[in-house]
Amino acid sequence: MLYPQSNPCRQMMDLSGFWNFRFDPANEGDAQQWGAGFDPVEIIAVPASWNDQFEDWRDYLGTVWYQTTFDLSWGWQGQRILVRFNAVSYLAEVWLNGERLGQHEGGYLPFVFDITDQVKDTGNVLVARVDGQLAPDRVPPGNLAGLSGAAFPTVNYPDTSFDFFPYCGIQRPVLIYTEPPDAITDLTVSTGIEGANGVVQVQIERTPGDPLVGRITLTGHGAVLSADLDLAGESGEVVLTVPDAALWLPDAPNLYDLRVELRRDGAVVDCYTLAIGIRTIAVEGDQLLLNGEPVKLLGFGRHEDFPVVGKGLLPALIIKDYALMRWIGANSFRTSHYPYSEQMMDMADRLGFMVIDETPAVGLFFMGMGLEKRNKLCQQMIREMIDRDKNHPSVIMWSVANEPHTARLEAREAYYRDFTVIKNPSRPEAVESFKAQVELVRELDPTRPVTLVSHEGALEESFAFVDVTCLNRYHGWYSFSGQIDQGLQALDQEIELIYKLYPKPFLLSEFGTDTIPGHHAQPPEMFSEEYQAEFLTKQIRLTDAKPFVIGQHIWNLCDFKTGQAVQRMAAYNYKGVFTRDRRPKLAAHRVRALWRGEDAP
Ligand code: BDP
Repeated sequence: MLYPQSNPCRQMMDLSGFWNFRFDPANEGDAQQWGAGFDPVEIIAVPASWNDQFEDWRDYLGTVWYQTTFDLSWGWQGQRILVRFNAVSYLAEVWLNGERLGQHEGGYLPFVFDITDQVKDTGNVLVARVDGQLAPDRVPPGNLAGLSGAAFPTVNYPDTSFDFFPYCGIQRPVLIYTEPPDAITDLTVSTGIEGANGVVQVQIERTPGDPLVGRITLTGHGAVLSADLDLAGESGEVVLTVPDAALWLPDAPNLYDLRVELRRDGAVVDCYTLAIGIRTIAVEGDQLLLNGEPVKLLGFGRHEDFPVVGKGLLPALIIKDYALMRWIGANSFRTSHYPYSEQMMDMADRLGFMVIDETPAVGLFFMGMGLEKRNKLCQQMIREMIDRDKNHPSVIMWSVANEPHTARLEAREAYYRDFTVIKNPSRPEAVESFKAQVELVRELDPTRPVTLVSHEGALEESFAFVDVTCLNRYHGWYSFSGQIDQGLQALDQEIELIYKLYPKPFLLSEFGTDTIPGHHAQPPEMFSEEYQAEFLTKQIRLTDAKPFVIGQHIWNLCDFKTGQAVQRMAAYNYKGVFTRDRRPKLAAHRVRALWRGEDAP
């Protein structure tokens, strides 16, 4: 999938701004045909979650209606015209000028409708009905009350199976854009290294039609390379060799411009420019290799989360979070627990951050109640995520899920007594589901490693399918509460056990403690800044010493909003090393010293 762009062959208009809006708690809109246009009650900012924009609708997760109008710019006639929603949580149904265009399920990935036949030059009315409800058969799931062993193990409101506020609405931009009649419809770039040379392989898809010719040009770092294209069918492939290639890596995120041009009768009919990075990523033995060299992932799980905008795209926050990550010495992060905005991904390419790109499959359970539908949705989301993000050099790994509830209850009991792993500890439905999902990822993208982020530890049988094992673990917090050293011992034991059963590179993908900024204690105790600093320091040192551990991702970069629960003081998760408004806690300074090799006191 190509991000819309404005260039001599293509046009794009961003519909961000103030839209008409209406809450529809009684579900009247369908019967009253609001799809054809409705009388607005409120005005809302797009993009942004709706929850924190008004005075009293924070916890409303039902149906709402969005409406805006637009005119086409001069010169758009004769083109194919499309509308793209970059992300709408959770279920969207869309109409243009009273005609239903279709619907899309899933909150964090883009969807497109061709509106060529419905669009007019002026006075277009675009309406979206958005449903933010939580349900067991959605991904991520919610409203599981009473389903033991499946839900997020707290009583929380709203009832999510995950630990972040279920913000909803049109959370990323909506774009109207053109594609010429003879269009480049997709590009897939994969890169290799041969000696000092880079190898860039480009797969080009085009709209079906008569044979076309074209040209592909790669520029940057002193290179200007081109090759002719002969697109008789719907796709073609070109391989370019870049002498003395400037490789993409965190310390030098070198990018090249890849420009593809299609011609008919000598005239350029379409063009598209994509920023690409030349790099390889692979797992070999216990190591993760970037450009053939072992790399260590230092970084965070984070969230798209900020006051007022909720999960809405906020460009300044993207810049700020990268600045904080740089300051602290991080080189990577995981898109916990859903694919992040395309702007965040572009910036990872430009700033040199390695990204574990995760699907929205957080808190999955495998006890029926819509299992078949969830499985289908997971596969759809894998397809959409890879289609969207496959060309980012920053994406070094795909994650198919975060903390799925895969273990059988009997297995958990034995495991949490003394780390005994009984035979077949996982639910067969879970193993089957992840086997299929990992196979799908490999089929769609054979070039990147795959992982699954687990809280089941050595009980996670699906670790057999992946390249890297990822563990979220809070010994010293939820278990061994108040006892950092005992927690450390348990962590040590568990990591070794996982490695014995699954001898692969291991990432400690979450570890941390809730920390109230300004709360101090000596000796350290839970919720104090000292406790977080000591906990993180010791767990970083422990994992640093293990040769098969490829890194540490602290939970979390910043404090973030959650639902209400007794474990979530003031409805926040306070595990950030920065506050929600991005100020450092004591641990931030400690981690910075550790990650920058200036050992902490
Ligand atoms: C893990 C989850 C994460 C939570 C975190 C926590 O992956 O989403 O926020 O623990 O409890 O279970 O803070």
